[in-house]
Amino acid sequence: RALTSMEIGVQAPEREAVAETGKGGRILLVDDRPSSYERLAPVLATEHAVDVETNPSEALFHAADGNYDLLIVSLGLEEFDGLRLCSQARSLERTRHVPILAIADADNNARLLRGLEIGVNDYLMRPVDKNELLARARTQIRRRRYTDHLRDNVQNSIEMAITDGLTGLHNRRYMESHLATLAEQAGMRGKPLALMMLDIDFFKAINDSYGHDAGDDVLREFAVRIRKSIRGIDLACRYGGEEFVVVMPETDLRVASMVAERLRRAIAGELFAIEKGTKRIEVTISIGLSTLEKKGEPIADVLKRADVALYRAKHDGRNRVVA
Ligand code: GH3
Ligand code: MG
Ligand code: MG
Ligand code: MG
Repeated sequence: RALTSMEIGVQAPEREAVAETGKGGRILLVDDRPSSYERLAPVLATEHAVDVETNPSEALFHAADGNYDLLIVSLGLEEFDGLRLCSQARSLERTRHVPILAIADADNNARLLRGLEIGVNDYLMRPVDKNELLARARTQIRRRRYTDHLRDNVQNSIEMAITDGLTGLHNRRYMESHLATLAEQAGMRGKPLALMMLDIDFFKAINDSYGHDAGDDVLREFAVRIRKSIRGIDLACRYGGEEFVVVMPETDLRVASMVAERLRRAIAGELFAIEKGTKRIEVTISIGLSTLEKKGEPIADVLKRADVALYRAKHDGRNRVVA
């Protein structure tokens, strides 16, 4: 069980306070020698929220659960190999990006070298200088905050590049980059693949009668209903203005027709709310369906057939599915 700063008799800042000010961090000190942690923890606690884990076999779980900014690991533990903990922390998703500051014994250089190979970020030699401990902890925490920030930015950029801003569905670029792969996989595994192209009927009239915002409401609600009617492995995207594409792996024409028909009915059967829910209007859609005909067929051909089918659905009177 981990000791809290309270239990080792130090007045540490509260975790929440630390997170808010952004100055200090949350540190897990893994050390099973009282003579060591009773000296180090109070020093760290002058700036950080510190937990002390004296039971190294629990340290990994604790580290993974605790949302720490820094792990400080004493390499020369009595009961456990600190190195092993470092390497496990590096391979675990939850702790992979948490910096590790090792505390090494001067008489065991080989162990320290191994630690650095495993991915320890920085180290201190015993006897530990208090100011150096604080300085190195500060540096690691600052770097951790910065790389987290960068990682978030990268993830956001990727998200934005593949997502349609209005509906939250994938955008056309993302779909096109994945479609070839999906078709290839289907071909290789001898599985069917179905594709539906959906277009809102007389959408221009909705814009003209109720305004562009109402049109946007309809598009958003349409995307929600599409999501509800497909499986997790299906790929839905906004293909263009009021046109959507759903790719359904491992689905043959019979099943795809059922899915399309069910969706068509779900759209026509329940009015769409616009103008902040004060008005409800009827919306219908037309759907063109196609399937991968033979192994290695260009996916553009499959898309083209769905488009032709959609055109026929429009021509034949809209609010229908054509394969
Ligand atoms: P059809 O039944 O033949 O599909 O008729 P339609 O009116 O739906 O088709 P048309 O292609 O003539 O009109 C599509 C309209 O969709 C025109 C365009 O202004 C509108 N539109 C495209 N993107 C958006 C959008 O993001 N928001 C809104 N509100 N309207 C959009
Ligand atoms: Mg049109
Ligand atoms: Mg339309
Ligand atoms: Mg259209």
